[in-house]
Amino acid sequence: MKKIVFISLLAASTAAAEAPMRLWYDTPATIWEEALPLGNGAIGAMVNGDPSEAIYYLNEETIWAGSPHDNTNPNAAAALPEIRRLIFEGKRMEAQNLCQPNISAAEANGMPYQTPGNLLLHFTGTDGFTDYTRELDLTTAVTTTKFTAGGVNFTRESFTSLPDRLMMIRLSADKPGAISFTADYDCPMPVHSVSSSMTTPSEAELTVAGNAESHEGVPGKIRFLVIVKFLPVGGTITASDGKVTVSDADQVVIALNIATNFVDYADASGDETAKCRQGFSDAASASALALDNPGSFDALKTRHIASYGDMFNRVKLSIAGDEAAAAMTTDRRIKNYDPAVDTSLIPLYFQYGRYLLICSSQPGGQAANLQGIWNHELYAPWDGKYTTDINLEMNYWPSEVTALPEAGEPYLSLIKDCSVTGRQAAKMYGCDGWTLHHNTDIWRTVGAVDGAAWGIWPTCNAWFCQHLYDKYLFNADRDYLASVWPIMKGACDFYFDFLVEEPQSKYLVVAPSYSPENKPKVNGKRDAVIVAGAAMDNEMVSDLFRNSIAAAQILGEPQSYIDSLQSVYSRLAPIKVGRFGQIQEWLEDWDTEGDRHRHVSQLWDLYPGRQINFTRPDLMEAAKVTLNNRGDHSTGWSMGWKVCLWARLLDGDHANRLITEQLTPAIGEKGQNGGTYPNLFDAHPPFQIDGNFGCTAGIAEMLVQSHVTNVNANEGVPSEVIVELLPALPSQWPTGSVSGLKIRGGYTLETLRWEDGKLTAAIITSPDGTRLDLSSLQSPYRATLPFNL
Ligand code: FUC
Repeated sequence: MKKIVFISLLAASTAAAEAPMRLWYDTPATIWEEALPLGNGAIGAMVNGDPSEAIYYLNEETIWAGSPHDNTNPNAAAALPEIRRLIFEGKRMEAQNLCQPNISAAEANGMPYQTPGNLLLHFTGTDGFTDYTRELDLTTAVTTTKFTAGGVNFTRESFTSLPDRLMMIRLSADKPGAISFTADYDCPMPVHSVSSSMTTPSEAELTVAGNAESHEGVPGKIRFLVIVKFLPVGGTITASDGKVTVSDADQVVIALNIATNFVDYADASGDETAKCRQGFSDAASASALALDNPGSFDALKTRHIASYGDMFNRVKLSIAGDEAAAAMTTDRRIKNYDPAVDTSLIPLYFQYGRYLLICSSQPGGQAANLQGIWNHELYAPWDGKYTTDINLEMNYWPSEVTALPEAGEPYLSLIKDCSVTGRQAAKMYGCDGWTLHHNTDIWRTVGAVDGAAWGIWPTCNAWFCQHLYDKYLFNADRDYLASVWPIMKGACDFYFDFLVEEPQSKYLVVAPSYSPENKPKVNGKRDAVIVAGAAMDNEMVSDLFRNSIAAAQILGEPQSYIDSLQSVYSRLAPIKVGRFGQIQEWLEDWDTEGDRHRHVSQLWDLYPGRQINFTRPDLMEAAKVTLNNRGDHSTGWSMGWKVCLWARLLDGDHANRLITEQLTPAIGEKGQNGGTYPNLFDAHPPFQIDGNFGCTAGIAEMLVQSHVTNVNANEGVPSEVIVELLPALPSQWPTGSVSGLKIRGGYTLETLRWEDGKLTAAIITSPDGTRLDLSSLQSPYRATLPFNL
């Protein structure tokens, strides 16, 4: 163990000044992927910043089609023995054909996340504008548009308040009487109505009431209400026919709320009107002013910035870079991105991932879906729902390590909900406990959707539980562990019943299942996906049992129960190295050299799992072969995952190559090309937010890693953490600093600085505030700390 110095004072200099944390442009957005996102977990908005035709694309996190329902298939238990027999006899296509009517969901394949539509402001007096800028300031979560027209300087600000359930917009000008527009609303939902009315002689309201749709035989029961209040200073205001017209105002504040009747996954009996109105009255009392007082905007903005800053400011990252490159507009930075020059784009991209997580996922609300909270279509790609064989989990990779546990709370709620609805999925196989397959939605459906070639993957419970236990490893909070233990235990209960002995190897395996979403090549053919004992399943179930053995010991569960976990654990299949030196993707060596499939499921135990680590150089080497075989270029999320994987393989230059691939322009791209839109949204393509989050987690992993030791056996309670500083620092990031990242065992990185690729200062704090000076570590910068000092 390296020497640790306990200190009380810290030198103050920083190696690289923090670059401006803003996205900015000198033209208005012309497409949705150029608009700037705002969100407070409940309300999402995309702002196009157009001087003449301003569009606020709106979302509310609970506007989903359908209603509570169960999409599990009651035939599964009866068909299971025959499906397994066919798999074990090598008749995998026959098994897959039997899965379709007996396991796959009959009709309801998950409900789409839908949009309530767009608020439109049609301005006059803004033609021929000059001196245009629009920006999103990541330090305040406020968008600002500025331009000059007709000798007047206009400013438009907007934010979705984090402490208040409101979106606020302020239109101002430096000359009186200069603001004139007509507002209307564009709602694509088939069932809706728009109306407008004067609420006082000088204020108006626009309201939109609508219904989310019925879908695939599931009746649509979500009602939504949008209320937009127009509060001008000076000028005149009128309202009629679903429009509001403001003429010659000095300033206008617009306050907007959206609410639905959603209560929880089993209940859509709420009162959207009361909830929507409540947002305005709460905000009025919070600002200690009436909303029609111009001071309210500033009071609410101050509250918002403070609340947002509490989360955002916990982590700082600077990488010294070329100032001229950093001064370019954000769209030009992406077009011209040179990883050797514009290194300060990395901190911006990293912090943007944290920003997006804060905006799309807040306590008490819904988890970030495939598009976070932002979606302008009735039917978004893949319904915008939760794909759980990588995408949802990836969304939450940054939550602990980048110090945003609040933003992780909706994911914990989703897991908890699924551990209830998931009893139905376990029951359909005749098993105790709970599980779910490769998708869920706001109704926490748990069936096997999208047909047998995609949906037969009953192992998602194990992945969810990995997150639950990893959160414990980060915080070392026994009470928290006790609170999630029933969920972990319920997942183990499922495997006690569901695992089956593979006749050749005698291992206990998951069957039927697949390696998401890849097909093995068997006897020269790539046809059926269905297998027994896919590597990812083996790794995840092993992880679940290993973690559960540890948790049961920590929580003082009976020894007899721990013994039963141990006896299953000892019969699970190990990670296998195949004929070309790769980590095998399946129990048999069915891998293909040159297989570029986007999923890298067999490396689950390298990241986010932990069995493939530096204590096993043989597996690290095989993981490298696997990753090189898969290649770099792929979908956005796949490249985000590979950043994390190369970081764990301690190859910073390769990880940085993936980030560079990711930061190529995505406009016009189709298929599986990854890339980044002008607003820094990740592209699958199309837009999918997981790649943003995967890259953010990967950048953290390149700078600091923490491994709980004793991970290679089932020996229980964690006692030590190995911390690695700058484990995968790319040669193109020679100088920088980072602070605030979280380290397993309950530690926080107070500061880490490096120059010319070498560590110059490192301070870590323990939960009780003890500060540890690791500045004198020699490369590799690795230290062993006690778990929960
Ligand atoms: C998984 C991936 C796809 C896509 C979809 C939403 O099925 O394999 O590439 O990201 O989720």
